[in-house]
Amino acid sequence: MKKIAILNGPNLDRLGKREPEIYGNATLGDLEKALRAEFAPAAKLEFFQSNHEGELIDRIAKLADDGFDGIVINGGALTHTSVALRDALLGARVPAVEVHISNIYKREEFRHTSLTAPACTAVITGLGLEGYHAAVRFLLKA
Ligand code: CA2
Repeated sequence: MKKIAILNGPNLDRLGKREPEIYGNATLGDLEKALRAEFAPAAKLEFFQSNHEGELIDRIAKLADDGFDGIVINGGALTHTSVALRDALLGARVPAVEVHISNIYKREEFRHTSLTAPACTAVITGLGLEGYHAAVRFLLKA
């Protein structure tokens, strides 16, 4: 059975609680339920959210040894700033798909640059939470 890690970065624990006009009304818990409903028991999904860059990096570093086959990552604002997160993904030895709920190219210019995207197989931006489903679907076929 394939194992996929769903990683969410800073402030994504606030999903559904603020800025619904940008990120919608669903919470991270709702996302987890929806993904499990679509993919379990065919795939093993692990969910990890942290507001701390180092915690995300530590988790990424262990994924290959823990037998994971794919990473879905929404790095939040770290996407635009973190060379360290990019380096972690480059060294992960597990394919990653970067997901953004909003279309980062329709937003402020500082969001148009992703430092982490070049370390990923693909990027999905602007599909809302459907982007996570598409990313898992892709990784399960890869
Ligand atoms: O569109 C995305 O998924 C983002 O990765 C979300 C990040 C943002 O910094 C990126 O530019 C694009 C922000 C995550 C904060 O999420 C919140 C959700 C609900 C309420 C408040 C923050």
